[in-house]
Amino acid sequence: MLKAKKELSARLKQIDVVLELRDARIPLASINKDFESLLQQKNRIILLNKTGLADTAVIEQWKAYFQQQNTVCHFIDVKTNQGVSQILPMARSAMQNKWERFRKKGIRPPALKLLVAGIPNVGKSSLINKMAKRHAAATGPHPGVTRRQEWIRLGKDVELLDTPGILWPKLDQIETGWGLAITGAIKDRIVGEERLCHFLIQYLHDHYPIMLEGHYQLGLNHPTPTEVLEALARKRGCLLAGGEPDLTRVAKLLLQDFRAGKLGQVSFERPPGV
Ligand SMILES: Nc1nc2c(ncn2[C@@H]2O[C@H](COP(=O)(O)OP(=O)(O)O)[C@@H](O)[C@H]2O)c(=O)[nH]1
Ligand SMILES: [Mg+2]
Repeated sequence: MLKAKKELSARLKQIDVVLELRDARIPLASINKDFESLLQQKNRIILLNKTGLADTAVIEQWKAYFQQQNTVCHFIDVKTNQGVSQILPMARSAMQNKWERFRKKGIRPPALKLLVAGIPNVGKSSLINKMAKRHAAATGPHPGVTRRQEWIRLGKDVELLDTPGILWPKLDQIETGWGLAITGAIKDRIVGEERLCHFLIQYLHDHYPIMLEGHYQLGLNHPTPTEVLEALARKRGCLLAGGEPDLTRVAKLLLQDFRAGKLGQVSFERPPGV
């Protein structure tokens, strides 16, 4: 963690505005407090990605929460392009004062330098690719940069670093841990697919009670997570040689369906006090 922090700290020196990507389904759990202190010192725009997978009513609660906190944030969905075109204008306006100072002195301001940062699987590479595609091709390596990284020129006055900053997730809290695991920030094998599904099934049962039945129509009444997995395995033909349900295989299938948004839009975190 210390090494990762030092590395990010060094890279941030070249950066004017950090685009901090978080998962809209876990806006606070996708923060790592170790990195937070570093990021707070920078001009930062918080982008909540994968809005299309999150509960629309809960998103509205988060918007009110962030507004109350005076935190600049913006809900996007890189996959469907929602909100992506507003990112550059937001970054430019964050730099307006600094640019103004240059102009007053009659100096042409240097290009605005952006970095995308966030936890694993939050959509950093997807966002970089999308922003790069909308604009001109990559420029060459930048002088003075020791590690090989390239700047992508976005318009005449903005450059984006092509390698994102990875904010490694912090695993000290059970509740945030589940959210991180379900959104893929932590590798499935660390928690185990079956355990992860037990959490998911219980969570859906508690917060979105008709969602599983609505999608899979298993015809079960108050089932336990294991009963759901077993029934789903039989329905989908995930069986072992002896005809027993293959729970690992069916767990992977359920996670895949859920993460593709097939079951519906789900949030795993609500603003404090809501
Ligand atoms: N539904 C949805 N999926 C997304 C979105 N952005 C990224 N993804 C998917 O999330 C996964 C991780 O994306 P990636 O860009 O590799 O994340 P990174 O680890 O932060 O670089 C990929 O399967 C993407 O297709 C989004 O806005 N909506
Ligand atoms: Mg990536």
